[in-house]
Amino acid sequence: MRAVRTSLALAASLGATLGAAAATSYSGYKVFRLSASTAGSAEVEDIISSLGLATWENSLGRTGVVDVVVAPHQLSAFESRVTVAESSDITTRAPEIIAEVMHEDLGASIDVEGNFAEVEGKKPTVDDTWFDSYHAYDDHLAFLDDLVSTYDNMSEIVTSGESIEGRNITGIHFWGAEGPGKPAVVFHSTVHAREWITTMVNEYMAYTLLTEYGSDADITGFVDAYDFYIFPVVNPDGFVYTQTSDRMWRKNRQEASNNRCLGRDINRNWPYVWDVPGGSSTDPCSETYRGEEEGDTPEVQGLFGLLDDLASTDGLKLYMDWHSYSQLFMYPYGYSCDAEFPNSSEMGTLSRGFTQSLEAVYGTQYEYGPICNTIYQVSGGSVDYVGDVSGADYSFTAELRDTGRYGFVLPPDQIMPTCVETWAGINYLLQNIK
Ligand code: 0X9
Ligand code: ZN
Repeated sequence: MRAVRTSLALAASLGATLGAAAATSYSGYKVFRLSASTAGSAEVEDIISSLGLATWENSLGRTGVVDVVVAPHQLSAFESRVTVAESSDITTRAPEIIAEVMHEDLGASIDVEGNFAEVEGKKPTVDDTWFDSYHAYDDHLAFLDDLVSTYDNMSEIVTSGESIEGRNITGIHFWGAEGPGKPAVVFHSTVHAREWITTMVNEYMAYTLLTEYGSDADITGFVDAYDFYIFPVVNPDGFVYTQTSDRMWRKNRQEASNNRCLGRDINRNWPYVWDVPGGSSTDPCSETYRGEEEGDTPEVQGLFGLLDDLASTDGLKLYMDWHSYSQLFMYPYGYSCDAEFPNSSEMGTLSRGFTQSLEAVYGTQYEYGPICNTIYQVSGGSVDYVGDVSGADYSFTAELRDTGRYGFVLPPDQIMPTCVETWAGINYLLQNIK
């Protein structure tokens, strides 16, 4: 896995050189899930690097599976080196490498999600229909504003700082009967710009906790016990870029000195175990570029400022950084597969409970465990920082739906079910943390 991550460099440079002027069209692009036997792994790495393919979830090292985006002009070269799953012809050169089609036409799948180059111009309503579709960035801000005006005696808009392009990192803070000042629960999402389902799920958490406060006894208890801080989009520049220019953008939009490639991975930039080799990239063109110095993204600076402040004042009970996709629930550490987090056995028990509660709703299965052993090594990641440096009582991260049928381009009809099942997991967690 570690070696293969470097091949993301090519994909990133492709995206970065396109510039902001013309939107990237994915018409005719296909997305495949490649599965390789151990013997076929090197061949898969070679296919990715020689064709310069963009990769989505890359679990080659752990599971032998990687999802790749193939442009129309690369299709014949690609298909000559793999066995496409539906094909009855198994006489291709590398029969041990199976390519299953995830998106027959990525451009068409993106059209199903909706087109957000312009603001919808319709006022968001604080009701369930919000979760029937994805939304433009400004409408997400309006949704939070609407929540606050509906619940103005128990909530406020907060910001953790500004992005590199000067947008506020906007969140909602709310509290219960005794007013603000209780230990904090902090959720944030859309660290990676293309992980749109996470925005919706975090908004659903805020929506559910506020609309059911006073009628659902459990929820009333949660909101009375904790101050909630929910930041649905902590990478607003990247998110806007996915809606105007390139749906598949991941990083922030920060320039590197003397380099044509743009963007730092916000989840490789946290100022703790940042320079541990293997868990990030030093190449500005890589999708996992860690930055020039630890903590040199304004997005991360604002977040750890807020988290450290909360931890040293009212207390930081629970922190969660929400991602997609792969259906995983995880806790520290990311930087090492050998180091063990102090209360990892309780974290494991809570993770099992989360996944069982989630599965009980629609049967969606999650795996769980420490980050490094469950997905891959991550240096400079958020949850290691917040667990060890801020000192949150509980620090988790999740990868939401799906496992790869649609990946980042999850159809709108899965938004509500994803929200509802994830809520069941969070409900369990809030009941069971101490
Ligand atoms: O690579 C990542 O940053 C995360 N996976 S993703 O495909 N969404 O990019 C996993 C990182 C583990 N989570 C944290 N350290 N928060
Ligand atoms: Zn992510």
